[in-house]
Amino acid sequence: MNLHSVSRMGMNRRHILRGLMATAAVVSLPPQSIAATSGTDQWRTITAKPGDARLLDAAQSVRTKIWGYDGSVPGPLLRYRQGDTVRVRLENQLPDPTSIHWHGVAIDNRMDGVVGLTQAAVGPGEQFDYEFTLPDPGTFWYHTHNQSWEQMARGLYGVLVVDERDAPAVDQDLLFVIDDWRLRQDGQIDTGSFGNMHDWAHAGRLGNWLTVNGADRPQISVKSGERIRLRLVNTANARIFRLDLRSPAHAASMIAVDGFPLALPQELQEAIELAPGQRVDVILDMTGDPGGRVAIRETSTGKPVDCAHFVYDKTGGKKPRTNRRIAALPTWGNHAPVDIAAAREIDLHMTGGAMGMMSGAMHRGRMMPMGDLVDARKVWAFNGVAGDLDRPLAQLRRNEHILINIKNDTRWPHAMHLHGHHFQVVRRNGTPVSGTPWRDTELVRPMEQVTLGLVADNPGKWLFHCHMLEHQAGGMKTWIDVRA
Ligand SMILES: [Cu+2]
Repeated sequence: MNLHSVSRMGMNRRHILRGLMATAAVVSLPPQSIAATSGTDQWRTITAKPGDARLLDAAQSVRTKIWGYDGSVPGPLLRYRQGDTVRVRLENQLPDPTSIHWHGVAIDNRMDGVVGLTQAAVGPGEQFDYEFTLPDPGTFWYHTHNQSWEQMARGLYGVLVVDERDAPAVDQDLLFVIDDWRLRQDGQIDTGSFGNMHDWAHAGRLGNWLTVNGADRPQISVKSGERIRLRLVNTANARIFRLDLRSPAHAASMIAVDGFPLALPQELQEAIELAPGQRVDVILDMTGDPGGRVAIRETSTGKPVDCAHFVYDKTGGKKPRTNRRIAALPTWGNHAPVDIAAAREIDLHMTGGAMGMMSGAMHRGRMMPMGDLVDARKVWAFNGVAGDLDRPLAQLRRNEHILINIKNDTRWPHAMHLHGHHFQVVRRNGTPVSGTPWRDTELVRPMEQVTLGLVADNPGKWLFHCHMLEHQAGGMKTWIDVRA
């Protein structure tokens, strides 16, 4: 699918002859079972290494050179049960240093994978052992946290599914990992535009080629009458996707965001907005015609494009919607409500970027005017500081209740991700809101004010940054220090 309407770097489809449609590119999870590759006691090695992928079309011979875990994109699906211990040995066979961050997991700080804050980079030829337990069930993911604006754009990510102890019965449990790539005409990653300052100061690196599970418009095989759990994950550097899953051929309800179960399943009334780093779990009750084909549309550019298709089995007849109720997932048990009245308030003022008002910021201990900041590739700031990690945003006592008042004084949206914790939105533009789900990544719109409430219950140094990776590298990162 071509996104060139939003990118000046569009790719010409005529260069690629379209053969047979790609099939079976969706990674299927065996329903209600633990994949044999994961286990509670076993160490498994994941090798970060160069590989290639058929991003353009599975039937064509063009293979795009990528960097991937075990050389594939997405990397291997890691599937565990709540309470299990993950034991992964990262082996680095890349030419550059790397790491793994376990996005959304309330993890042991030493295992968080943030190079320069929680661990040293794993150099070429080196290894690092990640060992931690999984307190919460849900859809999570893992990715590099070193030079991530380049390494993730090359494909270093995968999905981590943590099964509920009492998972809802579904006929198929499927991944839907969506990414946009910036490819050249020859189908290879446009490495020449890595570090492009225009991207860094605007929306980030947007791609011109969209993939789902590392493939072009995969077909998802379904049967009428089936119930499907679809786990959406946005692994793009910067694009905010809008996925329209509504169709007369199925009923669709959202059951979780960022892995966290919604109190009540919500029937989809509109397209799902998915910012970089975010996840949404959906239950679909399939009622389409045998042999039929139903598109999933991506609508973020205002010009809807099909990014995958449900393809109905030709046999078995048309079946009505299953009459099984869609139950809420079992809720996470370990999140104390935030005491808003007593919580300490911390301000986070975002400035910078194109069309912003920033005239200068602190960087490396000195006040720099904008020209010097551009030379230093720091064009965004939090509280007037561009990307320095020498001091935390806040020092917190363990179990301290805090409110982070984010004020976005930029012309750009930012997907703010906090490591090791989950938060609730408690105020939006000054108006209290309640009952919002616990999340790990929240989209803060241009000129918006959002207050996040949380209990700092996990000791350690926790990065808090924009998940538009060029914004993060360009200055939008800080951290909180939670004392043991
Ligand atoms: Cu941002």
